[in-house]
Order: sequence, then structure tokens, then C-alpha cells
Amino acid sequence: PKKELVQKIASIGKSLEGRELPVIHLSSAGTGKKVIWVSGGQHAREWIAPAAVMYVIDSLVNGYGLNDRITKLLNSFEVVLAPTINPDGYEYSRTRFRYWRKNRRRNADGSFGVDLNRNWDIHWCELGASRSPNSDIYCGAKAASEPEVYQTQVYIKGLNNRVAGLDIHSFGQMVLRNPGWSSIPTIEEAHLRGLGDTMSQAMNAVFGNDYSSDLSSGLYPTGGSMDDWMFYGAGMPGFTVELRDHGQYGFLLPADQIVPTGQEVLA
Ligand code: 0X9
Ligand code: ZN
Repeated sequence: PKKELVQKIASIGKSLEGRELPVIHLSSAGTGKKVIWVSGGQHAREWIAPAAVMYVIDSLVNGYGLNDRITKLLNSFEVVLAPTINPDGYEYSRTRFRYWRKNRRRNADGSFGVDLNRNWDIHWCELGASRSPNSDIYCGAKAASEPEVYQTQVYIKGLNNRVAGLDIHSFGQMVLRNPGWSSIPTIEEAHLRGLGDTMSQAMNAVFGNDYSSDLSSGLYPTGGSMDDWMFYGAGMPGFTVELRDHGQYGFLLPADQIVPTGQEVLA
């Protein structure tokens, strides 16, 4: 491993149950580079997301100087990766209930969990979300009420040269661009569409897969989601990437697809 590429290993903060939200900054030497954000694991049961982000971290650190695209990337950009921003939910999914989605907030009515991807401070709970605490798309008591969301918002806003963000989920094989709350394209539609199309094509080139490129609201419109907060709240394009598969295995993606899916995200 090339230690000099690891500019920083830090924590965004602590989850509700006290787990760290780890983050790593990768870049070759030099300051003032543009920053690309990559995070995963907002949804507990989407296990391939944290795994794929970990695969990307490993590939970037070990590929620098060997792989031309990786070398160019890390010479030009700082890539900031947070594999798991919902560690409490992940642990609950791992040990108790495989299909858990939310964090582990104990709600006023005794039910558990806020859907972190409905809790961001942008069009919060206006659409595609629920005010019922028991719902799998519960938006929380107020915008950014959850420590995982609030602290990630603060952390991203502290990245001065931020230019783009990716939020990794599963499943469905889609690269989703802003906006996620409205069907009316942003004023940057041509640019964002170019980026989304390029990313989905790069993913498909690896194994001949069929990732699509669409508006985020094309899947279904939601308020309070991270992709739109990145765009409207942090001033950078925010993509949601839904990884494998199309539903044959769904969240229970077989282990032999972990590395191939990681390779698609790396591309
Ligand atoms: O519903 C979500 O949060 C995402 N899909 S998932 O199956 N991984 O739960 C999609 C979010 C897309 N973004 C917006 N609609 N803003
Ligand atoms: Zn998800």
C-alpha cells in the first residue's frame, strides 16, 4: 500500500449508538485539488454498497503508479470516501434482521429507525417520504435530526474544493442524476446527463452489464435525499448509484459478485 496517498483517515463523527463514521482522503501530493465525495451504506440492508466503496479504496491505494487512470485521477483530484454512514443499521442488519433499512433511532411511538435518505435538509419530507415513524421511509422528527446525516452534512460542507458526490446504494443498476425531488431537469441538465451517461457506460464496459442513466426522480421523486442535498445544499452534482442486481438476488447479492461490482464502481 502506498501510504503517501492516504492524506487523512478520520471520523465524520459518531452514530446514534456511538459507532464511528469513518472517512478516508486519497490523493497524491499537492494541495488545493478538487474533491470528489463517495459514500455508501445509508441503507443498512444494501451490503454491496459499503463493500464496493472499500473495494474502490483498496484499488486506488494499490493501483497508483500501476494503472494510468488511477494515477491520473489521484494526481488531479482528492477522493474522499466514507464506506458506511449508517453503521448502527448495518450492524442490526448483520446480526438481527437482514432486511433492515433505516438507522436505529428509537422513535417517540416506540418504533425504531429513520430513513437517512429522507432526512437531509433539502425539501425535507415534502414528498416520497413518510411522517409515520414505523415506515421504512420515515423522514425523522425534523430535517437533519439524525447524527449520521447532520454530521455528514457538516463534513461535506467543510470540503472546500468539492466538485461532485456519489451516494452508493443497491439495487437496480442505475446512475441517477439531479433532481430527485422534481421531474423538471436542473439548469445543468446537459452537463449532468453527460456525466451520468459517461458513468453508466463506464460501468457497462467492464462486464457488458446494463446500468441505465436517468434523472433521480425518474426512479421515484423524494424529498430529503442526499443526492439533492449535495446539489442544492452543497453546490455540487450529487449522483445516486444503484448497484447490482436487477432483483434476482436483490439485497442478498451472492459473494462472488462483490468484487465484480466493485470493479464496476471503480470504473
Ligand atoms: O429510495 C432511495 O432512497 C433510493 N433507492 S433505494 O432502493 N436504494 O432505497 C433512491 C434515491 C434516489 N434519489 C431521489 N429520489 N432523490
Ligand atoms: Zn438505498
